Amino acid sequence: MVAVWSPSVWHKNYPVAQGNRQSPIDIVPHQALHDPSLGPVVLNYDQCTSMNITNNGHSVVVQFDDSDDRSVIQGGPLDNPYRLKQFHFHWGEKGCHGSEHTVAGNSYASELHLVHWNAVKYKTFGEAATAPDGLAVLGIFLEVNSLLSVIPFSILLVSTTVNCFNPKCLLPSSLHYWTYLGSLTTPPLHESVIWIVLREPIIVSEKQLGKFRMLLFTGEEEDQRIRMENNFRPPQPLKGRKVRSSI
Ligand code: SG4
Ligand code: ZN
Repeated sequence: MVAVWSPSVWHKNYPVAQGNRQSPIDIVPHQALHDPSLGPVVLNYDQCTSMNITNNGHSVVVQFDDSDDRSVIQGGPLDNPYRLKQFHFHWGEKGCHGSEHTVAGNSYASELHLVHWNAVKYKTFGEAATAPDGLAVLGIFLEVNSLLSVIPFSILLVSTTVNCFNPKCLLPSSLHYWTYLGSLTTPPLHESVIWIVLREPIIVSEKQLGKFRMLLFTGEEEDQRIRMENNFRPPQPLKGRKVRSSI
């Protein structure tokens, strides 16, 4: 069994792939609606709630203990706090492609997704993942700069337990954002995500991105190996949706 990443055929098994609020999208800054009623997003990632890091075959995922409200996102377009469940990355084989969202048609090298769920309205992550206001995903672009870096990426190479990884170290200095209603970007593509995409990217080195490209889609023991790269879905039609901007 070889893992194949083919977003163009997802609609055969998941008709919602052609639905009305699919993600990602191309964000056109001058078409975004400046909404003064949108407050700042507030991230409370103060406690050590990280659990483990795994290569799930499609991405590198860092999971968190989401049994209480120790790590939450609130404010912005959200009516109540959403609990941090996990974060993962999307990236490409070349420096300039890899993000899922694009800005005025331009891609970044990679995109980080911090996935949160509405534990006020829903009992489990699974229940929230199928509800229209169930999930809030914070998207952060990664831009490559061969001289600079801000992320301790070496920890992402192995499946392991981490005692204390505070995702706050992954945030840019400004939390200005775009927001719109969308979906998961991988099957089952549920239309359950309030997207919050930060405008300012974080900076990584080419070497750090190279470590992602070394990860494999398939297990070590399998004969045929496919490199885990290009694990991003291209932008989907807006279908009349409005992107709102926090400033
Ligand atoms: C990636 O495949 C992650 O590895 C998945 O995480 C994630 O699924 C999926 O992307 C979709 O999330 O923010 N890109 S996205 O819309 O978060 C979920 C796991 O499978 C449900 C743990
Ligand atoms: Zn994602």
